[in-house]
Amino acid sequence: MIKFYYHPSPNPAKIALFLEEAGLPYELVPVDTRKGEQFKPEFLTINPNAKTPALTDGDATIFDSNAILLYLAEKTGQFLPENTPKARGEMLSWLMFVATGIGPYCGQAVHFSRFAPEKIPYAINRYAREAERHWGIIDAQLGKQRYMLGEAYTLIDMSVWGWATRLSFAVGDEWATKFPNVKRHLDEISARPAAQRAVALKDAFAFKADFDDEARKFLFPQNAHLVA
Ligand SMILES: N[C@@H](CCC(=O)N[C@@H](CS)C(=O)NCC(=O)O)C(=O)O
Repeated sequence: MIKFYYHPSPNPAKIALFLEEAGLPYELVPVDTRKGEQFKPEFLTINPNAKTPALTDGDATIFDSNAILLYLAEKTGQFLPENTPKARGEMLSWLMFVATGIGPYCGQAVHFSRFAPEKIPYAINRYAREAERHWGIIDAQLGKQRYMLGEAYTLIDMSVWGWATRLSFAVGDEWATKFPNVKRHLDEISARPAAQRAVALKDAFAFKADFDDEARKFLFPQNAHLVA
């Protein structure tokens, strides 16, 4: 049985969507990152990077959301493009683009605009503009075709969906006007029954909601090194 290590946040959301779309049986294992559960020794043997999502499947252990999506797609043979070097190369390009562009820039945009102890205009501007630039590229792709790789729904659409659900948080309330094709894609995927089941997982456990000093300590441990 697959064990899916989960917190209700954008990267685990991609995996929840895939598992629900594929109808794979899985056990949901909560990792309450605001309580520091990502640093428990037993979790670090599964994800040494101390983040969610992670997954075990028999003797296989996989971490990092985009790697997990590829693992599940290859395991099931579902939500993949055609098996040609060209189609696979294009799929990997977009998967890496989401992994190295969308995720990190959205994450840092949220961090510097909302959570950093100082408001640093240079950092706020840099990450907000870079997050927007990356979403502009996704929007242009979705302006040409229904889904990220063409007319078929694939793992790349699931990968994009994870952070698209938090776009107002990452790039502000006007995101839907700036990125109408992303909005159309988000709305279509969010209406799928599998997406609704994936979103409902957040209610399966009472995750800590307070963003208090304890949560900040666990989510931003590097701040302990800041000189006052
Ligand atoms: N590159 C990783 C990033 C994972 C990540 O940042 N996960 C967040 C939730 S979206 C997390 O676990 N944060 C808790 C922490 O940073 O301690 C992936 O795509 O899975």
